[in-house]
Amino acid sequence: MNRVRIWLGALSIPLMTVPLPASAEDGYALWLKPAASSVRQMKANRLGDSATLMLAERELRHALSPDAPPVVLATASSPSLKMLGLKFKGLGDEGYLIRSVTLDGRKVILVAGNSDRGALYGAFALIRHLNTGGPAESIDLRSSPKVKLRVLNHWDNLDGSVERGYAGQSLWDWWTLPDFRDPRYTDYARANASIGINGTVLNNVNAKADSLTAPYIAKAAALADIFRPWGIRVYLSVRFSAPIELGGLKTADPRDPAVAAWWRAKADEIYRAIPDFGGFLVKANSEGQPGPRDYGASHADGANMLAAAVRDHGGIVMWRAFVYAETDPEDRAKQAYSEFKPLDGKFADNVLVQVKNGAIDFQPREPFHPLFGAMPRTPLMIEFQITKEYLGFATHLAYLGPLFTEVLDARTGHRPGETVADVVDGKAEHHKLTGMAGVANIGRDRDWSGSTFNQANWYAFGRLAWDPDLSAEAIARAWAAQTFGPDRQVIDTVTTMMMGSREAVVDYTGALGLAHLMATGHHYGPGPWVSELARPEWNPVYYHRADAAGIGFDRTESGSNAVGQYAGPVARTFAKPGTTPESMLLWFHHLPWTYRVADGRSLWEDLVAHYDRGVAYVANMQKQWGGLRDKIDAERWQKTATYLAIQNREAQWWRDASLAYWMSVNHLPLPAGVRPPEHDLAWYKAQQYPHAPGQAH
Ligand code: BDP
Repeated sequence: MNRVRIWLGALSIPLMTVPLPASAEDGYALWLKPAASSVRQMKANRLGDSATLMLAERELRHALSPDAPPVVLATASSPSLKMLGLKFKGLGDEGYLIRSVTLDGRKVILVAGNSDRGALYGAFALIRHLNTGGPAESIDLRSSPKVKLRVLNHWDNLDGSVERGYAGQSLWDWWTLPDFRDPRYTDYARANASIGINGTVLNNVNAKADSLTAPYIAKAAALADIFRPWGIRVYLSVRFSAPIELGGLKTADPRDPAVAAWWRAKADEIYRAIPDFGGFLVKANSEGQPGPRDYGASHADGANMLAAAVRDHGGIVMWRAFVYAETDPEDRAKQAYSEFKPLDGKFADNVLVQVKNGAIDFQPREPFHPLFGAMPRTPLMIEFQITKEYLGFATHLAYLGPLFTEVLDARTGHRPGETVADVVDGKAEHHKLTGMAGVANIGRDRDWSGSTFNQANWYAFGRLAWDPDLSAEAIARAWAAQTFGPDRQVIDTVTTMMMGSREAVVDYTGALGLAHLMATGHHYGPGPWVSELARPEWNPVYYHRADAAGIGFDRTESGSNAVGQYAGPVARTFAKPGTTPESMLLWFHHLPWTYRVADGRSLWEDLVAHYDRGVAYVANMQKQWGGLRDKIDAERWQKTATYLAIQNREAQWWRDASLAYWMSVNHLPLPAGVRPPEHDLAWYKAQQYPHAPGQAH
């Protein structure tokens, strides 16, 4: 066994404190559970003196076993590295290399980057490498992020609530900021840095103008100060009409010079408080939010006006493409493409258009958004939802790695072999400005994300934002090892449970490409019968179109022709039921209940089988988890076991309520041997959950 020694020298900046969790078993430590918590006396040998490098050093002290080889942290400019002839070219300003080298006659592990941030990422990568069973000898790793902006989107409101948050109140205590700097803010930054996240949008996309007032800028600045040494920049969601609400202007028309001047002055004010402020995120003309369309101006006009305000400061604008209008009778799945595709090439060079992974809205499964690949002259930032608004809130175990990679790996059809990941990481069009956003699942709950397994989704998002080509399974294994320790049986079982868990949610909530079947408002539980809401596209019946004869949304030429928004080979695949992957069948096609799926079963029989498969998967996860009882600490084991029991009950509820409804529409019997729903349809319709968490207000 080897021993950790980290050499540091006369440090010009005092060591910052990284508070250790009060208990290692309540989930607070996330995947960073230190293998050894005591800080040992170490020999000092300075190869850098920045606050960030010192944080990296502390991480290594906390995490590595006393028997690991000595580690040296450095930046490329360090003269001692000259003679090693290492290749720092190509690492960029955030990449790292980790090498077993001989330095001043000693065998050490060198962790280095072009910048101290690179070294910090390297330190976390070394910890991951060793804690996931990587050898301590002959290490030779190098990596740099493929995506430039790796950003969490907090849908946190100024009153402390979190829209679609299921992990308690907002982490940001706006009321006591900027005075009280909760140590948890540091722990948050540390966790993000450990997986490569380098930006955070602090407030809800349904933004209040107040977040741009001087007191709130000061609060955001306090957070930015805490996050900075961890390589994390702060961004704000802005309300497009703020010049009216805060500035007293009569208009927010982006073409009005007074409006542009107001935003410029506002940006200058922000940058005085936060010199490295990242920029703005904007939800405009979407679900009631104000925007440039209110004045007959385009989304590009709006984005470019804001982009001009932050440009000289090095800021960017993330402009969301999540738009649909009740006044537009067009298939909702088509509206964003129709609005944004013609704007390709019209955006300023510091604008990214932020596109949700699918064309509708974070459903358990959607085909990739047709904008990917269709706007070659515009950097497209992909937006995933880490919080599980549509996948069982905090209680259901649903590992989203496979959802993320399914989209990233999808072929766009625009060029041979081109994937969504190629578009997102800039490979396709050589964009330098690239980004991935994840709607955070973080709150004040002690375990941050509402459950231990939800932490895996935060982790997976970060790892994939760094490298969209990683496999969901490799990430799950690494997370399991870092979270629960090295026991092989635990890692194997947990990984197996995780890998099929999202598909199980698809199965018990509505497989075969069905979507948007949930109850209204809070989106908790089934509501496929809902048909009376004012906007057509808010009703589940709009999406599934089930009647006595068949089910599904015809998006082919004979229907809305959303298929036509996809490129060549992909469009051709989706155009016919026979070539459409079964998992997307009813997204693109309206088919008779008697339609024969690949294995010869009728569509109805197949759908029923999916519901049962989903429920059975959850029961099996309970069994698998039960087998780990002696291997996992009691607190995390028990909470997970209880949540799995909730998931089992709710999976059956989804199944039963859905089957009761489909049978009321198609009047078909259940296939032989299939258990009938526990209650009649009226019972399911009568279930009300007015106080379900996370609701928009
Ligand atoms: C929907 C959520 C809503 C968000 C919206 C968005 O239900 O709360 O405001 O997405 O992304 O899925 O803007």
